[in-house]
Amino acid sequence: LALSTLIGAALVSGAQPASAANPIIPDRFVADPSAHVFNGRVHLYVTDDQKNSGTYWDSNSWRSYSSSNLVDWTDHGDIFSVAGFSWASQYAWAPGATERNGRFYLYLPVDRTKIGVAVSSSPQGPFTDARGSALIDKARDTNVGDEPIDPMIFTDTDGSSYMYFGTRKPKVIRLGADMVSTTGPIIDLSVTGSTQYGEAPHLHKIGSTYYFSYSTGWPGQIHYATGSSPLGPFTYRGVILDYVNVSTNHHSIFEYQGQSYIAYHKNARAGGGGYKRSVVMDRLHYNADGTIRTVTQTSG
Ligand code: FUB
Repeated sequence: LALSTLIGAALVSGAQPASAANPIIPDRFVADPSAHVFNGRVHLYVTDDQKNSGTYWDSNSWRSYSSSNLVDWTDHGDIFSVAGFSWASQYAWAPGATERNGRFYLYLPVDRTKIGVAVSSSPQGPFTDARGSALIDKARDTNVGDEPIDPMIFTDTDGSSYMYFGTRKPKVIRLGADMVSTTGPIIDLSVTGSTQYGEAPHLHKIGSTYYFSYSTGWPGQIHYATGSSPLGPFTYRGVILDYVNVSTNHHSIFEYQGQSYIAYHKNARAGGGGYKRSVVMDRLHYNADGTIRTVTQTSG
């Protein structure tokens, strides 16, 4: 048995959650996990790599999974596809998810040029296009950057929501209270002490500290920086996750039952590769001073 499987078994037997068995979805290639605790369960929203050609990230739908113990995952199947946006045509890339007032929102990059929003009254759908048009559109909006991809939603303790996104330059925009509109301009984020930003932005908050983390490129490490505002500026702090065995690195950080976890993807199954990725999960540890230790990767 792999060590990770044994750790997973310990979790099932009632020990404190330690780590999931990796890869956590053993029967399908999925990637770009966006992990959230909704209604007491961990929900994962992912890109469906199983459906891509194997020569590009050309899948056209997203899936979701949920679990109450990080070992047994319920497959909720296809939850939305590019065809659900009448104004989009291809490339279902990394999703972002959030909940507000009992409604669940998916922020979905398509065509490498647009981000749409889908909404549902349940975390596992069915989701429908919430606007009938793109929330962000490179052909319409200014300061979108190279590619408006990899949306991630952070809602602060004052109720304000922000959408982080972007390739090569990190961007953020405020969301309206309806979660399907934007307020104000697209803002450039700055990280003092590092210029290495590639993609996959993520924001979380511990106490009054905002942790901004992101992939540095292709291949990428996940670096993090801290600040005192969700809009930055941030100061570079270190490496959360080293290179994985595929060119893209994409993570999500969450807390569940008093423990911190990081979900990410790598090549972790037979037949896998850079376009056929698998989702894995490991523990995330903070030092007493609030800095984050580099993750010990328990697979691959
Ligand atoms: O899955 C397609 C793209 O690969 C994502 O949008 C990026 O973050 C990278 O993981």
